[in-house]
Formats: sequence, structure tokens, C-alpha cells
Amino acid sequence: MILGSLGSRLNRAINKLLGKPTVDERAINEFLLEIQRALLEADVNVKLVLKISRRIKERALKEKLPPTVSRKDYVIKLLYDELVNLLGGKKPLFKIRGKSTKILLVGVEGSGKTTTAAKLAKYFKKRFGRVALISSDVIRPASHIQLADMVREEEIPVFWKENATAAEIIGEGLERFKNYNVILIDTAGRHKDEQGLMNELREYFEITKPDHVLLVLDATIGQAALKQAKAFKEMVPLGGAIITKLDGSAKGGGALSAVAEAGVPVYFAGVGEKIDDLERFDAGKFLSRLMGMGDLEGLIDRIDHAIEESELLEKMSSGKFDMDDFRQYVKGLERMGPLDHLISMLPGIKIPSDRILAVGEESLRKWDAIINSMTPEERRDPSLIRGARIARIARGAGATQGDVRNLLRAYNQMRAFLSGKRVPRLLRGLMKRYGM
Ligand SMILES: Nc1nc2c(ncn2[C@@H]2O[C@H](COP(=O)(O)OP(=O)(O)OP(=O)(O)O)[C@@H](O)[C@H]2O)c(=O)[nH]1
Ligand SMILES: [Mg+2]
Repeated sequence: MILGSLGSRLNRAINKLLGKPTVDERAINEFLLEIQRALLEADVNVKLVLKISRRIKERALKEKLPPTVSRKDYVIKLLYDELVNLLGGKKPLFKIRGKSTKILLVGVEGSGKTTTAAKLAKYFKKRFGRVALISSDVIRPASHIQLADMVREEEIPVFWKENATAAEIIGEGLERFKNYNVILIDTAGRHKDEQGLMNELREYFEITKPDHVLLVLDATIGQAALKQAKAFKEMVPLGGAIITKLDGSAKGGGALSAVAEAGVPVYFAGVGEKIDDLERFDAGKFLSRLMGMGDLEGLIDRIDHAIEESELLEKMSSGKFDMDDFRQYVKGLERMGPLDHLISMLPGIKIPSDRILAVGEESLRKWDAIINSMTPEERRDPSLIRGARIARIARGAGATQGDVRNLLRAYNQMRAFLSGKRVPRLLRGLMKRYGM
């Protein structure tokens, strides 16, 4: 069970809220109290917990909601956003160049470096082909056997040398594996004192000149991870962290949030002792799973979408409609979301569906590239786009000038359509009907 009871407690609080007939201030207070307890029990720092609940409360009560979103759903979305943020936000994996990418693993004794090195080697081998390991831990020389044992079936070479210093091993290993795509370097974690470890770390860093330094952190230390992450970050440029032992720890929430607070992104989670017990860490997916709500992300997407659409609807009715709005509108068409639905309900109005709805997926991608190629100023005021600007935008988007003109034509048609006196009035009527 990951992170002890945090997931089930969050889940229980959410379901209780969903079961309420209406959501008023009292219900929100009750909900937040349970969330606070759950987070504190998972060792999340009390200041962070209070900050989160304060923000959720403020926004849950004050913010105007789009017609298609209930306050309950909105509170859950606020919680989700805050928790994703607490866990470091959503981010793609760091770049692997493909050729000779060197990754140095660091961390204190027993944090799980050697185990993680083996896990990562398998993970990267699947994706990037030739992967090799260097075992530079001369303080616990058996660690190269531990490493070799773990990757035995994976056919991943492990470099190690008797009677050599760590620096010599790293130097020689890098030379031997210079034609490999990814080289992972396991280091020693045991030292008489912290300063000794840090000095050595600095030395490894200089020899290796790694593309990425990853800190391996044990989840069971909870929020003490903040101090550790900071100490390592001061010594070497940390590219990210891997939190191990999330499978057995009730303090994982504390460790994860502390590392995020230290500004170090968490890329992987160790969830067991075996080589396959490694997960790519993604705050959103992690939360969905943690709370046992497989459709949570879907719910959040739907809510985000509805909020976006209602903002767009408001813009449309006010007569302002720039290129960014157009892009959003076109994207909405692509998804066939509620906005489309709303517009199709405009009484007596026929959307020029033959033109706009017929846009194929390929043109949508092209349009997106073209709009990206415009300057912010041009997006705000597309009437600026003439002559040389058209050529420049086309070049930047890898499109033809004809493509740019087509897009401008579609935009102008849409705009003219929306600025027709009748339409905004109807839109306003519609918004009123929906209590906006
Ligand atoms: N349950 C669980 N155990 C883990 C995980 N990662 C590592 N371990 C265990 O933690 C212990 C220490 O792991 P190592 O990989 O040897 O840690 P290390 O950082 O290399 O240790 P030193 O080299 O002594 O500094 C081992 O018993 C591992 O099996 C994990 O994600 N989950
Ligand atoms: Mg080790």
C-alpha cells in the first residue's frame, strides 16, 4: 500500500463531500479538516497543509462557477490542483540525448542508490538501447555484486575494478562505455560525516561531468527530505530526484512535498525491491491512483474544459475575440466539447458549420503551428498581419502563405459572425439563462 492510508483518507473525504446534497461553508470546512488530518498524518509540513486548505477554502467560496460545474466538483478540482502542485506539478522526463548520456546517482547511505541504478538501467534500456552501469562504491565493495545480480538477466554491463579509487573507476568506466547511449553511475553513500560525503560528491561530479545528477531519497524519512535535498543541491546541480520505498512508507507524502518544496523535481518512484518496481512519477496520475479514483483525471479535465469554455463564451459575448480565443475555439471544436454544444443551442443561429466544423485534424495542427508563429501582439490584433508578416509567419510555421491567409479568413469570418449585433445579444441571453 503506497503512502499508508493517505489515499483512502482522501478518497473517503471526497466521497463524503460528493454525498452531500449541497456544499456550503460548513461542508467545506468539514472536508478541509479531513484533508488536513490526512496530509499531516502523511508527514506533510503543517505550514504547507494550512496554506493549501486556506487557498481551497477561499477559492471554493468566492469564485464564480461556470454553469456546467457544480461546487462539489469544483472543490475537488481545487484540491486536486493544490495536491498536484504540492507534489511538484506535472513535468516531462528530463532529456536523454540518446548518445553517451551520463547520469550520476547520489544519496545518503541506504537510500536505495544501487537498487535504483539497476532499475533505471532496465528502464532506459527499453527506451534508449545500449545502457551500461558503473559501480564506483569502494566503501562497500560488494555493491558491484549487488548491482550485477540485479541486472543479470538484462544483459547490462557493470563496470567495477578491484583496488582502485572511485575516481579511477569512474574515469575508466566512462572510457569503456563511451559508445553507449546511457551510462549510470552508482556512488557510495556511507561516510564518517556529511562533509566527507559532500566533498567526495564534488569530486565525482567533476570527473563524470554528468548530464544529470539524480538524488536518491528514502521516502521513510518524510519531511526531513527537505534538509537532505537542500544539502545536496548546494553541493552539486541536482537535476531531479527519485523517491524510493514509497511502497512501504506512510510518510511518503511528506518526502514528496518536501522535495518539491526544495525545488527538485521527482522523476521516478521506487515501489519495491525488485528491478521492475520503478514507476515514472507523474503527480497527476499518482494522485488518481493514490486516491483510488481512476476517473479523477477525467473529471478534472472536464471541469478545466468547462471553465475554459465559459471564459471563452464570455469573451465572445463581449465582442472581443482575438487569435488566442480563436485557437481555443478551434481546439474546442476538435474536442467537440460543451462550447460547441452551447453554440448549437443558440436559438435561431446557424453556426457556419460547413466551413468551421469541416476543418480536418491536419489543418487544426497546421493552424496551431501558424498561430504559434505569430507574435503576442499579432495574436491580440490580427489585423496587423499583412504582407511581409504573412511570409514570416508562414516560414516560422513551415506552412504556405496560402495557409496563413486561409486561417486569417476563417478567423475573420468567425469574428464577423460574432460581432453581428444579434449574436452577442443571444450569447448574453444564453449566459443569463445559465446564470453566468
Ligand atoms: N521496499 C523497497 N525497498 C527498497 C526500495 N529501494 C531500495 N530498497 C531496499 O533498500 C535497501 C537499501 O538499498 P540499496 O540500493 O542498497 O541502497 P544504497 O543507497 O545503494 O545503499 P548504500 O550503498 O549502502 O549507500 C535494500 O534492502 C533495498 O532492497 C524500494 O523502492 N522499496
Ligand atoms: Mg549502494
